[in-house]
Amino acid sequence: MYDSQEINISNCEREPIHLLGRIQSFGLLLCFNADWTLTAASENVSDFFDASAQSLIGQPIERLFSESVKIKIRRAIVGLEHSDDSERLLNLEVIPGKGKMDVAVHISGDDLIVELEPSQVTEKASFQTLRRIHQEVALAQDFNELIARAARHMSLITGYDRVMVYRFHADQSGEVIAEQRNIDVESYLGLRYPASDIPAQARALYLRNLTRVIADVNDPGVPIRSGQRTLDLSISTLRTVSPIHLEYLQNMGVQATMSVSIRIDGKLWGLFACHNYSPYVPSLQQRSVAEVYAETLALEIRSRMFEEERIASEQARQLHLRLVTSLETSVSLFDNLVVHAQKMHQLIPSDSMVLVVAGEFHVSGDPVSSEDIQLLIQQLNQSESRGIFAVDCLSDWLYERLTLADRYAGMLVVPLSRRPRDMLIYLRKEQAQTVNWAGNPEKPVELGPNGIRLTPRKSFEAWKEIRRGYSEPWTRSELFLAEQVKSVLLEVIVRNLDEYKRVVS
Ligand code: BLA
Repeated sequence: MYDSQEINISNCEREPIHLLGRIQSFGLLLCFNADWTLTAASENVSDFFDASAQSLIGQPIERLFSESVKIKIRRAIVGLEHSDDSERLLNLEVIPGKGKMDVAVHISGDDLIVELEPSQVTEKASFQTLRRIHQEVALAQDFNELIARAARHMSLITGYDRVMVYRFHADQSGEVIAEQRNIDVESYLGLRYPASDIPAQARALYLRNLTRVIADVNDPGVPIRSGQRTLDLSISTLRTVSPIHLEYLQNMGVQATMSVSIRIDGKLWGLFACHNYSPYVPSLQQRSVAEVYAETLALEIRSRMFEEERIASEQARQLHLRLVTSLETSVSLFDNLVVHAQKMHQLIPSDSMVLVVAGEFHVSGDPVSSEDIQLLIQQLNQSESRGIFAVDCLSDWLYERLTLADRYAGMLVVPLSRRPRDMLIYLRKEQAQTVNWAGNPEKPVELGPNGIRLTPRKSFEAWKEIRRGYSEPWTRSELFLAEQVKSVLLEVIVRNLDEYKRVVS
């Protein structure tokens, strides 16, 4: 057993969040073995069965449920193809006289776990809604519109006060890239948070279990009676969450949340983060529809990622056409290329681009001083690497020569010849300088035991601290585009030479 006292904000990636031994009090949990004997139960079963959890443990399932409910549960398990699946049975009369219940069933190791919660009638998450919003997804013109719609759709399905699309970056830090606010609260759009805000074990769990709901951050939860062992609640729908995270939400003034994972190609691409400013839990049906929505959105995002690469190739093709058709043999290669410098710069998001050919250079975008360019050229001429070369922390690469790294943090080099080098140098500023806190100054809040660190503003500052000296990393598709630009320019250089030869001979 781990000691919960040992977990604090410096080591919270070690907290076994699937083994907390409690569920939230809006439902109840029962655990059976292969013989259909009750082996564990949440203490609040006594509210439903007029007997304590302790006295029910060891009893056969028939003591709790009718034969027809047992059959439904048995059929539900047969439908579970993967160990991380959970089957849902909605609106069932499970316990006579206790109203309709929604049931989630899954298998965890040797345990059959049955979770129950009172049914809620919801119109919002009907299949008609789902069909209508799927049509809207397909019509989104571009990626930004797609995710803005996605935030609105998730808000329609679930009814939260605020819904955000939170995207992970390569270093596992995250960014709020879309937001739907239904009440007057400050915006978190565009803000960045360090990887530690959603620690590694939580990210791993969120790949397996797509939704987690926190109905009320002040709910102490209900212990599970399970003898000596602690149940693995990875796939549970009722699991209580880490107290560190609850403190974070309390500091944010949030009372209830849900998050829904967005998985692409087996990786956690991002998640929907939903907030409510009063206790709230959407129905199991809404949560299930939200999962289906997130899975289809993931497919749409994936196909648009391929589309981005296709567009990049198309842009490179157009650059090729422009360059080839405008080649003039009467002027130098530098002069031939300089007219297209702005287009080449626009292809890859960056603050400045320097074209260097035969000792001459030209800057597109934000100005770069000649001393800085000379320093870069000198340094690059000494470097051994021949291909596309990208860094997102210039000071690491330049060692002690920090003057330039004060102004730029990221560099992508497209070499066009060996030494002395002709090349394109794309430069990016430090990321922390380009992202700024958008909202109002933080309102005073009563802080929990771990203090101010667990607030969005401090979290954002922690991220800025970590990213000091780093630029936005160069993405796979930008590096792909850089390769395309390189081959276009190499071809133009060869043609240019051929033309010269033809004119001269
Ligand atoms: C979990 N942290 C989470 C979750 C989110 C965030 C979305 C998933 C649980 C949920 O749905 O509420 C983070 N939520 C955010 C962020 C925003 C947001 C960044 O709305 C931005 C707007 N958290 C910390 C620190 C630690 C920490 C410093 O900030 C520990 C060092 C821990 N966060 C933490 C843990 C979990 C978590 C342990 C897992 C909770 C669980 O599933 O049990």
